[in-house]
Amino acid sequence: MNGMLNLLGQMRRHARRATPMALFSLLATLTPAIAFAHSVVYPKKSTAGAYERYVLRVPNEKNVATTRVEIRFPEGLRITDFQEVPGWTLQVLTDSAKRIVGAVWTGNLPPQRFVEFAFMAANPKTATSLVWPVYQTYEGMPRVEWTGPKGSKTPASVTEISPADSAAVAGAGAGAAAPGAIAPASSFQWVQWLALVIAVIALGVAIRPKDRAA
Ligand SMILES: [Cu+2]
Repeated sequence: MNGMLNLLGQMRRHARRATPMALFSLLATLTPAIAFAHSVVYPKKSTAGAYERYVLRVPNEKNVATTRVEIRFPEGLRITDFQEVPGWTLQVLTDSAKRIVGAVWTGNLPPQRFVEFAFMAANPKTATSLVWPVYQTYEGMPRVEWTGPKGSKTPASVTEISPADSAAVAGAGAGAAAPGAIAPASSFQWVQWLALVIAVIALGVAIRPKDRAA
């Protein structure tokens, strides 16, 4: 807290310099919101062993049509069936054991639209992270590969699968569920909020007319 007061004191002393700084903090705060325009599979959290309805949401972020969307399903997930999407043709990809390993939809998604592809799946029986590689093809352009790590330009969507009954697991003393896995996300949000608060205060300091010595 002392550090923050100190920082505010410095901002007050250099009000001019505080403006670009505040804008920078604001931008840094708003950037994660822009990331929501990525291709994402919802829900982002589910439960081990559950029968879940997943939805792949694909936005068109360019000025030409998206014509093809491919997804690869994470291992341990058992896909059962797909929702019919008007205007889109579905090709189901299977391996030699007839397990469904992916899906390809072909159709036409104009700019400024998004399309949603839903499918039903039986979750893995144990806690894990499901990573969803998605390949989005735009007309006459190299495909966009949503396969990168979190925070990258084209990250793969991830769904966290938690143990079927966390309370029971904790009671049984089986500590394998690593509750710490959730911590980085929430502490990141905390940092975002702090950045927003600092940015707003700094803007106020910067905009306030200078006190004239009477
Ligand atoms: Cu995006």
